[in-house]
Amino acid sequence: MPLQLYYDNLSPPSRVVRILVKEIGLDVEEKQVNLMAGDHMKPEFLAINPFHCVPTLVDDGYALWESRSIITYLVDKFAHGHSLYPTDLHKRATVNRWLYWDSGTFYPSLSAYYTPGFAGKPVKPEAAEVFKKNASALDESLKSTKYVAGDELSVADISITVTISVASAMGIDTSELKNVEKWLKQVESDFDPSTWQTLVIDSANGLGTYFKSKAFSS
Ligand SMILES: N[C@@H](CCC(=O)N[C@@H](CS)C(=O)NCC(=O)O)C(=O)O
Repeated sequence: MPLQLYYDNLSPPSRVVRILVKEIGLDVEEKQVNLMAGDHMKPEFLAINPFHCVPTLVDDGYALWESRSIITYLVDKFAHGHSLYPTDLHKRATVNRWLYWDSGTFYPSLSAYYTPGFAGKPVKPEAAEVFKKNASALDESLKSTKYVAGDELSVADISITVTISVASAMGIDTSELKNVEKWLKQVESDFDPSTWQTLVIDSANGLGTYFKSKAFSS
């Protein structure tokens, strides 16, 4: 039974998993769940994931959601020992620290900015400032490391690259953060060019365009 990945084109956490899948060369059957059409609330999807969110992975009947748990599972199971998710205890703990930071602090500071906008309510510039403060902390850390968790590309770089790409597509400019800029260029050169273009740039811009049409149309 092939691996199945339920995803939506515009969903940032779905992109995190799709990028990882490309990076480790996994064969996955992609199954589009159109969130705008409400596919995620249909009984057949709820039977797989009662939390009705994408991405959701199904591996031989085992269903897993939460993008960061999916990417670490996939490396552990199909590319064990890969530098994207090191097995050395301290290196792995550092990667996990950044994944938790992204999921618990960084991305939520972005969603605090965009959530009202998607509902057609005014966005709060102060929410963008909180996100930028977090991005500055990342910038400070990147002064001394090539990648977020050290000197090798890891799953944390994939996760945080997607977060930053969404922010910039929504108009939060972090280009003054020179270490972040340099790191993004490095990640871009590490990714396959078509993965970078489609799963980082084009998908983020698609979401950014939709966001701007909801948040700034009067
Ligand atoms: N923390 C989760 C977030 C998943 C999530 O909220 N996905 C959104 C799309 S970006 C979704 O499926 N929303 C529909 C819903 O939750 O009902 C992850 O990283 O996978």
